[in-house]
Amino acid sequence: MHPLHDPSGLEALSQEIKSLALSLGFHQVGITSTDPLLDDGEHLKRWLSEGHAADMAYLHKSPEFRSDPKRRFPEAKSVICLALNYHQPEPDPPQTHQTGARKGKVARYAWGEDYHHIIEEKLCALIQEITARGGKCWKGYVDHGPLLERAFAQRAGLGFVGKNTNLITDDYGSWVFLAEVVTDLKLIADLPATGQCGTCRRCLDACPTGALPEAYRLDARKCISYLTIENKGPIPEDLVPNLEEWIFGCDICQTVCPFNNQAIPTDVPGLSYRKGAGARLSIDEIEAIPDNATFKARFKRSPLLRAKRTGLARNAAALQPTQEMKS
Ligand code: B12
Ligand code: SF4
Ligand code: SF4
Repeated sequence: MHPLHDPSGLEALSQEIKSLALSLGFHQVGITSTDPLLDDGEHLKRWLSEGHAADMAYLHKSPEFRSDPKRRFPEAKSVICLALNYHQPEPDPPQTHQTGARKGKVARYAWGEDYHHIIEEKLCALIQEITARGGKCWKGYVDHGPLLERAFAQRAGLGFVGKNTNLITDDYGSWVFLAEVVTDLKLIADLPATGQCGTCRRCLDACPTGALPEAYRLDARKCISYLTIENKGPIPEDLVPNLEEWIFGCDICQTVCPFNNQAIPTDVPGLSYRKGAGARLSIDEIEAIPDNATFKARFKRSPLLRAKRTGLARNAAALQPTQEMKS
């Protein structure tokens, strides 16, 4: 941009930061202000008060920070929102029944290496570049930070929040991870995304456990993703028959989504199913893992470590009756 039209240089700096993010391998980048997300903050409060967070206690800690980053970082002015595509086609769909081997399905986000490692490296590099241009950055966030990542991404124009509560982008559907950098630079904000689900309700009808009781509302107590990853207790008996072979996570409300039909495959090598647990896991293998050290070595750098050996063994045990009934 010509300096006469951009006397403060902020338009040019915003564009430069976006180009840097793309050159580091992020697939999308958008900018929004640190103004509070008033409606989303209210939705979050209601979601927590109705028990929909199950026992994820960390979500109850200072929920107001999640919609209002300035409460934590008063000098913060902009949130740089980033997306990384993780889509790849299913490698071996007929394997389970063809070979007769007992297998459980792994959610697509967890087929390769843990995305936290991959994204954190890129965030560090981006923060270095911004700091070199005079911007102060607080920690880069991916997943664990106190931010409503999908709501900020929507306001930064990356995509819209669908009825299954996922952020849906134009090019990659909802198969994207989200990350953010919070900075004191007053960058030029993008326009919010305006897409919508329209009359579609496929995800609400397809969820096998009733974890989407209404549009835009997920009840983690019933969600297979929660029950097989975050949950520390047993899987409720009435939901066991509805696990639909998922041993880690669940993708049903995403695979039925029409916006996910044409998603472009990822170009991030570490996310390939060849670099990690893959799309299906042998139940016999999981049951035979003798101790934590073997489990950690088997799933080194994989998101499956999150469930721990006891969690994964619990999931494998829960799948057995369903699979035996089917065979
Ligand atoms: C806790 C958590 C979970 C929980 C709860 C999920 C949930 N929907 O909240 C569990 C363990 C179940 C989970 C599952 C999954 N997760 Co998760 N999870 C998170 C985490 C850490 C916090 C989410 C949160 O704050 N929830 C609180 C609720 C209130 O927020 P919300 O559901 O987004 O609801 C918003 C809107 O729906 C809206 N809203 C609510 N009510 C209403 C009502 C109306 C009428 C309207 C209009 C709007 C509205 O306001 C809310 C606030 O913005 C985020 C990372 C982060 N820090 O944001 C990752 C994150 C959301 N998860 C992610 C992923 C990949 C998954 C899974 C796909 C993994 C899998 N395959 O198993 C599933 C998807 C399940 C699903 N349909 O959401 C990605 C999502 C990427 C994307 N494209 O959206 C994130 C952003 C992590 C990341 N950094 O990439 N997750
Ligand atoms: S991830 Fe699976 S269980 Fe959870 S809401 Fe989506 S379809 Fe339902
Ligand atoms: S399946 Fe339909 S209702 Fe659900 S998120 Fe996709 S477009 Fe929206």
